[in-house]
Amino acid sequence: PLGLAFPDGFAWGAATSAFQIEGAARLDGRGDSVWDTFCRTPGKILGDHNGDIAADHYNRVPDDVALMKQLGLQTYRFSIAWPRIMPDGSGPANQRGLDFYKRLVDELHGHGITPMATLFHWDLPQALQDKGGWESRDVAYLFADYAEVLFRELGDAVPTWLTINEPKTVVQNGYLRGHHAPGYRDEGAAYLVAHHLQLAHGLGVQAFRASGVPGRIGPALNLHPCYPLDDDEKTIAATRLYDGYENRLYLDSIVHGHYPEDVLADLGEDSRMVQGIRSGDLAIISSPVDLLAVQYYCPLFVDCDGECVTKLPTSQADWQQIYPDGMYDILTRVHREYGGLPITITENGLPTLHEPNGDGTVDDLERVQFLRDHFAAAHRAVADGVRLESYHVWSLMDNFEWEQGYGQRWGLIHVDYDTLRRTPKRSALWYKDVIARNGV
Ligand code: GCO
Repeated sequence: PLGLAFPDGFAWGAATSAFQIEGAARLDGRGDSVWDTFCRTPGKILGDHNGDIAADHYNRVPDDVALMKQLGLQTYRFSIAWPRIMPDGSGPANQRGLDFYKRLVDELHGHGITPMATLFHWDLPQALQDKGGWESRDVAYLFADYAEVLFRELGDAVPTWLTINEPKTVVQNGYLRGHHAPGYRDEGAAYLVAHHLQLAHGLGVQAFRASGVPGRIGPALNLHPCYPLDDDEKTIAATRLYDGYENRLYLDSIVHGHYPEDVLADLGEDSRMVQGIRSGDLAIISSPVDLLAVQYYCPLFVDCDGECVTKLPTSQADWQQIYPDGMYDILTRVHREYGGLPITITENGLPTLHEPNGDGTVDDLERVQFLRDHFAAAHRAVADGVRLESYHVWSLMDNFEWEQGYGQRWGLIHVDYDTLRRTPKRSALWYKDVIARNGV
């Protein structure tokens, strides 16, 4: 065959998040988020980097959207910073914050690019953290109030909304391992937070329906296919439970209206999460969604003790084993087990350290290879009936990679952090071609 053609109407794009690219941390009334606080805590971020300037996207929207257009992007997934809209987390909306996103969305439409907005990509207003953060049930309700403002203000211009980005990462990195904000290591808190994030998702969906605006809404989940390291019964059982914590905790509650029994049993009757589930919560969490947003980076291999083992070569990110078939496996499984809903890939990508050559080219051939292999896996899933409708590469441009600071470059576009100059990498030019022919 000469290549892999995607279905007509398939949309190609890229993704970013507010804290990672915007900068302008104190402009136009923005409040602090937990990530601003975390960055100010010495030793938490590589090089003590922070998001004060980031890629300065806040001040460069027209140029950045023009670049997207140049690359032929058809869809752009970004996130809205809660602390720009409500600097203290609740109360009246900050008009200047709203205006920024209105300008962004207008600019996108002006260039024929479809916006996809994430309501929460980890930048919780610090004022809400001070009141308990996601350990507090109230924050889930405040999230719905915040979301409601955005539906009202931007609902006509944003056709697809995503609620909570990667609840699992907040749970695991923010509350179990502590290398993300707010930096706790507390298992009891972690799974209570999981429940409240799921509740926030459901309340957000309900607020969306109540608002009556057109468009669609769904969750954004990072899913990890889990494979047993060997076929010992013990390994298989350990892998099954691991999968419960990685995938089913989030998918089962949203799509099927119940948490996985094995995970609940493992957490125990006395756990803060199980104690924190009230009657009616699962009905809220499983409010019908219009689509599932899947973020796939890598698989997990589990040994007989239930520990993860690095079996395959990784990228610069030590947690990312490279395994394109995992994309196929997770997409086909989600399709099979979770109601055959439409799916969008909202993140998939690779970090590389390439810098521009003298002639302005950036030779990130590993990224081309990585994307080509993952596009091919997605294509196979589509051929097997998965209702995949779009693909967003992580990320549009190099940005603040959380605890790695500016030390990992995930962009299709290189950012020079001294001059803030943008340079499309080889992968971006290759991607332009993929988009133009709707295939690889
Ligand atoms: C997310 C991701 C991104 C990361 C990317 C690379 O949740 O959306 O964590 O924010 O930058 O996954 O690690």
